[in-house]
Amino acid sequence: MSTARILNPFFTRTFSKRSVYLFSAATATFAVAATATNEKQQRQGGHWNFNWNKKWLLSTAPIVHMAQEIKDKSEKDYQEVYNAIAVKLREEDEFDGYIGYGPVLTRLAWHSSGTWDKNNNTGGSFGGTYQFQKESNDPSNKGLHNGAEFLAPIHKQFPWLSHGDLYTLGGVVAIQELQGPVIPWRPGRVDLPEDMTPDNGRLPDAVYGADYVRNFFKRLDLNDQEVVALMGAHCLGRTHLQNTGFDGPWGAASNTFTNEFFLNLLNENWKLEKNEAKNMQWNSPKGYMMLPTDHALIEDDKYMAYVKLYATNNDKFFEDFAKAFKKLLEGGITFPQSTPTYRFETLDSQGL
Ligand code: FMI
Repeated sequence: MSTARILNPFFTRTFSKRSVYLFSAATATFAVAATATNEKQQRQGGHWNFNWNKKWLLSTAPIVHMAQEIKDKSEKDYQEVYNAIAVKLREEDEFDGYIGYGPVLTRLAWHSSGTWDKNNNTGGSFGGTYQFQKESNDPSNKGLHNGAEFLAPIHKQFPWLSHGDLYTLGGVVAIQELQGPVIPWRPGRVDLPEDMTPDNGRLPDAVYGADYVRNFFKRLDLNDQEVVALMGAHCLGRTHLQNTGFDGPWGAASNTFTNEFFLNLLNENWKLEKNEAKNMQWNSPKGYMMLPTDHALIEDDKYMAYVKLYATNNDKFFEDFAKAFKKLLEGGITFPQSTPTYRFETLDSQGL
C-alpha cells in the first residue's frame, strides 16, 4: 500500500457492508479495521469518532461525518423543498429595502459551512449547529438570524430535513433564483447535539489583506482560484453598519447574481475612507463599497489574475463559482457512493 493511501483516512465501498477501515494520519503505520453497526451510527447521529485510547493510537482519532441515506426521499421531494423556499423568496421581496432574502440566505449557507476545520474535521455544515445559540450568537453571524427565521417555517413544513441540509439548500436556492449558476447539491447531513457546536471565532475578518485571506481559506481547503470565485458572491446584498460595522452595497444589482463584483473592483475609482463605525472601507463615487479583503484581491498578483479572468468571462465565473460553492458546502462530509447529486430546476425553468 502506498504511503499516500495510508496517510489519508479513507473509506472503501465496504462501508455499505458496515465495515469501516480507518487509517489514522499521525499513526500512519497502523491500519485499524472496525465494524460498526447501523445502530451505532444512529446513536451517534452519523458522527464517528473512533477513540480507542490505546497507547499506540493517537488520542485524536479522526472524526468522520458520514452523510446519511434518506431512503424514502427522492429528487422530487427535495425539488419540492427547493420550490417552497423559492416561492417564499419571491413573495417576501420587500426585505432589506427590496433586496430580498437571497443574499442573507447565501451568507447563512456560507457561515454555517465556514466553521469547518480540515485539520480535525470539526465544525462545518454537517451537524447544522448554527441552530444552537452558541453559534448563532457568534458576533461574526450578526444579521443571519433573518435568514434562519426565514427558513424556520420551511423546516416546519419539511421536518425530515436536517438543519445542515436546510441551511445549505437555502444558499443553493438563493443563488439559482437570483439567476446564478446551477449548484449541484447532495443531501444527508445529520443534526449533531449542541455540545458539538464549534467555538466562536472560526469565521474570517474583513479588515485584513491578501495574506490573511489566503491563509484563512486554507483551513477550508480552498485555493486562490476558489477564493476569488467565491468572493464574487459579494455581487449580492450589502454590508450593514449594525451587523458588521461596514456600510453599503458592492454594486448596482444587489439581487442578481453576476460578475459585477469583479467589474467594479477593476473599473471603479476606489478611495479608502473611514465609515461611521470608524472602520476603513473602499468607497466609489457611485456609492459602491469594497471591504479591505475584497480590495486585497486587486492588490495581490495571483488573486488579480482571477479577478481579470472572471471580469471578462462570466461563464467561467459561473462554472468555477458553482464548483467552489459546492465544495464549501460539503467541507468535511463523507458521502457514500450511493448519494445522489441533485441539480434543481429554478421556478422560471419549471414555468412557475
Ligand atoms: Fe461575505 N460578507 N465575506 N461572503 N457575504 C458580507 C456579506 C455577504 C466576508 C465579509 C462580509 C464570503 C466571504 C466573506 C456574502 C457571501 C459570501 C458582509 C456584510 C461582510 C463584512 C454583512 C453585513 O450584513 O454587514 C469576508 C471578508 C469575511 C467574513 C469573507 O471572507 C463568501 C465565501 C460568500 C459566499 C460564497 C453575501 C451574499 C453577503 C450579503 C449578505 C446580506 O445580508 O446582504
